Amino acid sequence: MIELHHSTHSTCSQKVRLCLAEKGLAWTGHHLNLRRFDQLRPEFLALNPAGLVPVLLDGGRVHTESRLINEYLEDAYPQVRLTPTDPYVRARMRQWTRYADAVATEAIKLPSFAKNIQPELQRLPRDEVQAMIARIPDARVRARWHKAATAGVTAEDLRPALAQLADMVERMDRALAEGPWLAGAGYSLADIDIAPFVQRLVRIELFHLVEARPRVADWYARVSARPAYRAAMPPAGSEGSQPVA
Ligand SMILES: N[C@@H](CCC(=O)N[C@@H](CS)C(=O)NCC(=O)O)C(=O)O
Repeated sequence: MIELHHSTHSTCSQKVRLCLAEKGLAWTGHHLNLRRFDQLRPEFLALNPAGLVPVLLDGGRVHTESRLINEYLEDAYPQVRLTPTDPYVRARMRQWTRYADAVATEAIKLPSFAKNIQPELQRLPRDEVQAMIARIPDARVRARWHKAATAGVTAEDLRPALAQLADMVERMDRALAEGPWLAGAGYSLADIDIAPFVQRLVRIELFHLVEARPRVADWYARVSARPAYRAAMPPAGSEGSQPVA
């Protein structure tokens, strides 16, 4: 049995849900409300001491890190292939999955916090919030929550992240000049691991970055028309209408 500990609006969880949906795998979900700090509950920390979603269990065995989870699913459930067979194209795919993991995941966080989390966080009782934030295991994650809960994310704070996200879209544009999908001819884990970040750009009103690159806008239209995307990704507007999800 596959179980996924995840959060609806977490881009890392979305990567894994997309992969599961493309492969047509059945899974049982355990939803965490990150804005209420479910990720700090002892039972979740026992699965991932970093206090981060997603966590996938398969036959009771624990997997963390969304990129590695998708690679595991690809190895364990090869019936639907999401990895190119050609070694060069496969290496290109891995450039993208690594980029999503190392760059896009961090870059999207501050703009997402500013738009989706900060307004609600600042309305919660300050002492309670600070006590929860003090328990966050990772210093960088802790600092981000602290900033959002206190002074708030400023335009100056956002500048480096926005530059990285604009660069991501430019990289995508260059890759898509060579083929319909990020790694070339076939839809792959490259597209899956990047799609949540592009959706987030759209949802936090940074769509102009995508609109300015017709090849990327066309890629996003094709990705978001896939049945798996509709099954795995939250509907438009749900970030605001679901303030504690
Ligand atoms: N490299 C990790 C990053 C996981 C991560 O940052 N997860 C976020 C959601 S996208 C999280 O759990 N945040 C909890 C928090 O900020 O306290 C992965 O790809 O799985």
